[in-house]
Amino acid sequence: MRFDVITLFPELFKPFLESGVTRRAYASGQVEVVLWNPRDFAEGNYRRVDDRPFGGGPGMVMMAEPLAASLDAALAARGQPHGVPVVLFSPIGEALRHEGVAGWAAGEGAVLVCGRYEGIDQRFIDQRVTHQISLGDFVLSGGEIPAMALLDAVARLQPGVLGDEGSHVQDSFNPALDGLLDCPHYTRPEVWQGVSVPGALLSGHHAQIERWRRDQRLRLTAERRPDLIEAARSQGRLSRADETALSKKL
Ligand code: 9D3
Repeated sequence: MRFDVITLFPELFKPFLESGVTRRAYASGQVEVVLWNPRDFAEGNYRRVDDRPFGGGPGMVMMAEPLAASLDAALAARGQPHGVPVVLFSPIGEALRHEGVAGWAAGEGAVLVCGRYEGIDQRFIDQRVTHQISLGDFVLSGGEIPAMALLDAVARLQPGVLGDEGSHVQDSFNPALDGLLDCPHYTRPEVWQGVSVPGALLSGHHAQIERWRRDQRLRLTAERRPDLIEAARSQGRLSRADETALSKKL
């Protein structure tokens, strides 16, 4: 799949695309990422990409024309002038969740538009944007971090990216398949600053270890995300043993 990213700060993406377990997905083109800077499509000696808001008020607004020219260049380079999703990262968009990420991971890609300043000329949004996505109810300085969050989440869902245990790791983080919060993790040493690793994990009994982890996950989820317990129960994803563990802890 291919993602074209329209951003005034393409250099922010370079270290991100070259780091971590997702690097191979980008380097191999399994998740192809092409960066476009609206400044390269701006007119005049000053190559303006922003201007003052009509009606007054604080801050600057991104101009429609450099964004539209960037988008047209990206669509032409894809050889796909129609039918490509155009995503704007925006605080008024729909919050990104696993189901949304899984949808993008199964698709052909998209053009991702990163806003800066107070906002983007609404005429560009109305004419060209097909989806608006937020990272949640807090304020960032622009859409670059949300775009990287989407790319990262999509890249780690690609086959092979997480290595041998990938499918298992994916399943355990996939609310559609499991939907419980993760259990605590421990590594060496067995005792650190006087605190031991939970005995069940040292037992060597696979079934006992799995039951301990499942109980921890149920307990943590019941405490922090009772909505996820309710969803799991109503979808028949809780066993008798799960219900027993929950009834002891609630
Ligand atoms: C006073 C109005 N502000 C909205 C809260 C203006 C404004 C602030 C920051 C408009 C855009 C931005 C930049 N933010 C994003 O581009 C953004 C974002 C975010 O701030 N929070 C969560 N998700 C996202 S996705 C893009």
